[in-house]
Amino acid sequence: GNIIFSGIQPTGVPHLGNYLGALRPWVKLQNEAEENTMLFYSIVDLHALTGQQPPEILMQMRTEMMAALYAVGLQHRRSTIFCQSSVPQHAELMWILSCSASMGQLSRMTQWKSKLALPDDASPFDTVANKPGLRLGLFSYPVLQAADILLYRATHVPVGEDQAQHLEFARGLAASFNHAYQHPGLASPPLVPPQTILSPAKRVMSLTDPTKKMSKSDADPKSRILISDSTADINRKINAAVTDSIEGITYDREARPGVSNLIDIMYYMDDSVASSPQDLATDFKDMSKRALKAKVADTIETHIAPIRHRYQTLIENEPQTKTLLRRSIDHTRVARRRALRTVTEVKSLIGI
Ligand code: AQP
Repeated sequence: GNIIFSGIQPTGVPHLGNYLGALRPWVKLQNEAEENTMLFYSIVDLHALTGQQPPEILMQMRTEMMAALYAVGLQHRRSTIFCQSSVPQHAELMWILSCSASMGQLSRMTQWKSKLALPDDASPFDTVANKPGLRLGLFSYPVLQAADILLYRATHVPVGEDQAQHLEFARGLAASFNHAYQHPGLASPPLVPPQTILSPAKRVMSLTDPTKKMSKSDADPKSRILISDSTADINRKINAAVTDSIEGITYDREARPGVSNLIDIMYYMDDSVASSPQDLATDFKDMSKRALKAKVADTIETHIAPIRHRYQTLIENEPQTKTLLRRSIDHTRVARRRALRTVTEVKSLIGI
């Protein structure tokens, strides 16, 4: 059967980018999965440490993320939902993979550069290496991510476009490990190079700067809509979204990133309204931006309202949150068992 793995950092309540790019596809995969498909969804708190937040904030954000995952529709009967840090094998396999990971390849990854606001072609080997913000953990983030995926022998990994480069890297690490440690006695290669499942809404952009992706760590809260936002918050943020001064509505992500982002959000929230974002823009061609924004805000509200309600209920109700955390202990056992099997095999192959 297929094995699905994906992760999300506990760095804040998920926004529309996380929802459309990852969480909604996770739920869809869960609901459409065949009986023998296994689904692993991880709150990747070891990754979140690269943000160096205060401990009590990290603790709170893990609980919030757990509530958010259930609020969007993941179910404990079907999906294994667990915290990365409670399965020690993630860090263990990461070290093993680090020993063969190429610095050159890591230096081409765009994520650490965008977190440090550096150009995509910046190299860590010249001036960048002296930048105080470039920590080893941020630089080697993709190696930990590869370990996350390879531990569970995932066949498919659903992510947004920003993670596609990291998955390519994970496939490369798996292939070179398999090549280096071939063993005639093994029925299948020790590591499984995973396939990327890219969501249709692959890159939701910031509302305040539509040339950047919507992100939890953007300093401006108006740049994103959270799944916990109230109706008033949604209206306010969409109204303030940066667009342009061109008359009418057209879809062109290069020339009109702000307007196109709003069209994308509306279309991917509810793709029954048109057959493509372009078609939706054609339907709205004579509309004012004010009217477009009202429609977009309405569509978001319709889809977010039940999620917000479930999220608030889980967060405000302590016994319910405790139940979630208890379930996560059972799920941790399931994850650990599988992770331990992979690491034991990998260790014997490499001679330790
Ligand atoms: N703007 C986005 N559009 C589409 N998909 C997105 N994802 C994130 N932003 C967008 C997808 O969400 C999943 C979980 O992401 P993450 O928590 O690992 O962190 P991230 O990718 O770094 O996203 P953020 O929101 O910008 O978090 P911070 O600021 O904490 O780093 C991934 O599948 C990602 O593709």
